[in-house]
Amino acid sequence: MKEAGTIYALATPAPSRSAPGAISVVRLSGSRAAEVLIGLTGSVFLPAPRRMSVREVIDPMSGEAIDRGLIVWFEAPHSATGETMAELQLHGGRAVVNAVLAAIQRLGFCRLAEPGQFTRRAFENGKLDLTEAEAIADLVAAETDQQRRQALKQMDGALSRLYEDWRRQGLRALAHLEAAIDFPDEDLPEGIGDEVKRDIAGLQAAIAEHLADRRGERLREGLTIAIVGPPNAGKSSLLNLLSRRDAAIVSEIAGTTRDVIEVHLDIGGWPVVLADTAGLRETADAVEQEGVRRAWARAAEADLRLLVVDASADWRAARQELIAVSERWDETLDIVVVNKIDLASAEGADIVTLSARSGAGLPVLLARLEAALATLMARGAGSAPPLTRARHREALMEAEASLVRAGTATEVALAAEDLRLAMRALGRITGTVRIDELLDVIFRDFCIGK
Ligand SMILES: Nc1nc2c(ncn2[C@@H]2O[C@H](COP(=O)(O)OP(=O)(O)O)[C@@H](O)[C@H]2O)c(=O)[nH]1
Ligand SMILES: [Mg+2]
Repeated sequence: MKEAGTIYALATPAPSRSAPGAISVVRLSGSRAAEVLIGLTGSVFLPAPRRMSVREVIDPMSGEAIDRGLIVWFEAPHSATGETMAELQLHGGRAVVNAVLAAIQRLGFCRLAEPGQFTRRAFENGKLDLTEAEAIADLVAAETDQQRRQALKQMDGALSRLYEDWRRQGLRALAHLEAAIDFPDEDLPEGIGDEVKRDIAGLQAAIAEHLADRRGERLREGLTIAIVGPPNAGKSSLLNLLSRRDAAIVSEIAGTTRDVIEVHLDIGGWPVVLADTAGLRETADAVEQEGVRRAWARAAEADLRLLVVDASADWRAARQELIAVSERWDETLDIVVVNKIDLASAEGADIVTLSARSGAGLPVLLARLEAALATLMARGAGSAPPLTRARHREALMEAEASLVRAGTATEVALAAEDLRLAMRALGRITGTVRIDELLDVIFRDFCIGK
């Protein structure tokens, strides 16, 4: 293990006057972490490792009591970072936390941790790989249940196992190719053997299938829903109703909404980016024309569409017309919402009736939406964990391209070189192949104390 200095940080949110916490946690990691506890408790008799103990926390210089809290320490390598670690659970007041942090600083042999430094040390000491480290960041950032579940699986190594398994398969094929290069006179088949070719093709197919599955990224970034429909149908009213605030301007003047307005929502645990768009109609107004163009574009790229029509107008005709020209209407996912049923009743199969004004029909709409989101996310769902990040996608695309070249190479040496490149790309995802600039970028996004 590399010898690294002892670092410390407040691991819980900084207490403020308006929001002090019940408890604040200070963490330390490094070879002298236990020594800090000795200084802060004024006693060399620390509790046994992993045993929490109530102690007076003192200023090591003056001996004055700062607080009384719970202390615990972990002996290297049996800790989160793999180094000796210590944790203090203090009362969550500003003066308490500041005094303890200052006391640690005054000891003179500790450094305030940089963002993500604890997790980075865990990585350096082999406690987790890069996909697991990224999952910790995702878990902290998770806003909905489904996001949390995905992050937790990844933190438990679901993605590392998949990518490392692929790398082992590739390395085995590479070993066969290298044997053919090193011992050309042996009884090995000429060129790239059929078996190795099959292995390479199999690996490539598995990666291609994984790349085609967008569920993981959708879940991290939010599933997109576009609200579309004719002017004045109540699209902006629906957005405001779903987001429980006045995000979009509602007006009886047709053509009010021109830009795409987005709100982030949690619908049944699914993170959703809901977009309100301009009413779809022919218009001479250049700005509105641009709005209508954007509305169609948004409808086409969204994961799911809500078509809002007006119950007091000829909603059947409007529905038919818009679905007919829509590029991506999906019977099983997309929902027709007939709005303003406080003005006129509406009936029909496969519609949801609503009054955006009174809220009548909203529970049914939410249930339909939740079911549609679940259907969408279950599509193409294999047992393999889905891809979650652009960083992984880029490396996998590179690996796939190299595998395609390796599989079609005419010379064994060229195939081996491409296969080696593919394995390097895969190794970058988990960090088996390490690139320092990449590590800087990944861990910079963490908060201090993680
Ligand atoms: N009576 C009634 N009026 C509604 C309802 N929903 C929207 N409106 C009204 O219809 C007009 C157009 O609404 P708006 O949300 O701006 O429609 P948009 O053009 O589709 O975005 C506004 O005057 C709203 O107050 C509803 O459920 N019932
Ligand atoms: Mg509008």
